[in-house]
Amino acid sequence: MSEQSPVERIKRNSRHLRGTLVESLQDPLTGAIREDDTVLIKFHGSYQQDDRDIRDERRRQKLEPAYSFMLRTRLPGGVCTPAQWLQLDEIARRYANGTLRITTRQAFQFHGVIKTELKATMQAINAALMDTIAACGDVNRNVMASANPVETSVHPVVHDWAKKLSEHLLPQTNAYHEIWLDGEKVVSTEAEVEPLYGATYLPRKFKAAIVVPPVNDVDVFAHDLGFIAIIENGELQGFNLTVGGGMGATHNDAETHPRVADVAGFLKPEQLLAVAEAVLTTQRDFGNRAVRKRARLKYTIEDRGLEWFVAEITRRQGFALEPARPYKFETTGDRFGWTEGCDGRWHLTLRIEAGRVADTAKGPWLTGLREIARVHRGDFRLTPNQNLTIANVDANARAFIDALVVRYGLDRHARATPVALNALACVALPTCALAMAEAERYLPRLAQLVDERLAANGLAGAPLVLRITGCPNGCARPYLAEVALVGKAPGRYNLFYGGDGKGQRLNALHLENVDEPTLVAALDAAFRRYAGERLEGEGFGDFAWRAGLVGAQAA
Ligand code: SRM
Ligand code: SF4
Repeated sequence: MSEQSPVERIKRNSRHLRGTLVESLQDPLTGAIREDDTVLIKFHGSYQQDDRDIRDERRRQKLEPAYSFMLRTRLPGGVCTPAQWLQLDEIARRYANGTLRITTRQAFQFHGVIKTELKATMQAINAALMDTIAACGDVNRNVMASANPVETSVHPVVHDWAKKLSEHLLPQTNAYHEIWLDGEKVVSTEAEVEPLYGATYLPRKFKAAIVVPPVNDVDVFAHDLGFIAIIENGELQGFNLTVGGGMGATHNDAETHPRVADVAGFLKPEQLLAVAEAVLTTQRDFGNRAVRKRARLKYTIEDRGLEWFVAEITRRQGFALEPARPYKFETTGDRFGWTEGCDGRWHLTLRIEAGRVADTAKGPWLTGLREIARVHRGDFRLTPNQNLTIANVDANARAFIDALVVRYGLDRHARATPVALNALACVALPTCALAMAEAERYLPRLAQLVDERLAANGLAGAPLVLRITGCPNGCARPYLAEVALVGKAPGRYNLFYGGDGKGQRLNALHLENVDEPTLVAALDAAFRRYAGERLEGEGFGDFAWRAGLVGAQAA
């Protein structure tokens, strides 16, 4: 057997994720934690980062990097109450950089928390009846579910399953409570067991989502484990299981690539947890623990075959899946503005550009949402498209919410183009250690450039799924977009065309290493052809394949 990756040793020696985190936190000489602890803290929902905008300057001044920590909540299905919103808003202003970040997995992130305030921040999050357990690390991450869970009567049921799944796959170690919440220490960490994960947890991160067609907002095919709700006569019959999706890739490394999940069969609702456990433990036992870049479930399935995988989970769960049932996706996008739920209550979906809730020149969004949270009686739903739904509003409260939305400039959905409304951007600079180029900060300009090129070719207002990431890891699921930019170097991107707008087909490389002028010229040429040659109703992604703008390997 090949040698295991160093992270495996760190996990094994960590006494179930404790490591020397307590000592690291107490060290007054540095804003950082010890190297091994930077691995372990991820399992507790936090990353050590440094401000990359001032990294060089600090180096010149012979100062250590400006270390701070990102914290990510676990929030199955992305639902929180107004009271929780107010607490998170306070945490953002008191301990973090004054912003709340809605992630592509329906969670919140705080950026810029310094080491000495990390524990207080964790405690404040827990006081808001949320936690950050397993939000990062080699475990099952935040479980996603189609947003707007009250659209049909099936949505709340599916949402409950997301919560149950998240709880079921949680690590059992007491480490989180001991380190962050001053919980009682276990008598012996030797005797502590992780029934599902074992001492070394999973080979790599593991992601799950549940989707209710026809809106594939969660991008179910991008997940290690997915469940597609099958609804017949308005009733939930069960789920189609999807396995082995993932976005991550490394530039110029053919061993790594994005992959859309396979549909493996159908299961009944009461079988969901058993199937999830079978999938997770199969990956635990057969995933690649030597090469982390090849350690995701997608590669386990690719290396061993789907047939082998299905046989293995069948053995573990003790029953066979039924043949997959028909389903149809129409879009990945959110429905902006007001929609009426099946119970007569109303939901208002707002555009939060790149998920960043802040008071900026665009508008006092953080303040505005605080004011809304003060009066809102329903709840909030974070969408997988980094947007926000003010959910469960009584009909007679709509006008009041509308007035606040307009007062605080939160009504971008009423003004922005389809491109700007549906675009996704990962965080990238200045906090992400892996960013090679800008993403979130470049998104407004990028959306404008795309819109200008569309308009110049007579396509103003055309819908198009645009996504950008600062590196090939794929945090904004770029490889499923109709047009995507993936960062290569400052100001340089690989340009991809060809997603189907429904999250079912990977795009492909159109041009490598483009700067902005090259990008604009490329878009111009592509949109000119699209305007002249497209078929009735044909999306740009479909056209890109048919017109040969990308390779011939269309799915
Ligand atoms: Fe991600 C690593 C941000 C969703 C694939 N991701 C990171 C880190 C933690 C960088 C790091 O390792 O140092 C980024 C922190 C940036 C920062 O400053 O906040 C980061 N990922 C994000 C978020 C915040 C992007 C966003 O703008 O919303 C998303 C948080 C989701 C959450 O709430 O849990 C986020 N990341 C994703 C997704 C999308 C998804 O899961 O639906 C993917 C692609 C799906 C997948 O996993 O295949 C994704 N992130 C990665 C990868 C590549 C994994 C791989 O298989 O190779 C990395 C790098 C790694 O793990 O080594 C990564
Ligand atoms: Fe960072 Fe890359 Fe993820 Fe963007 S895609 S947040 S740059 S790891």
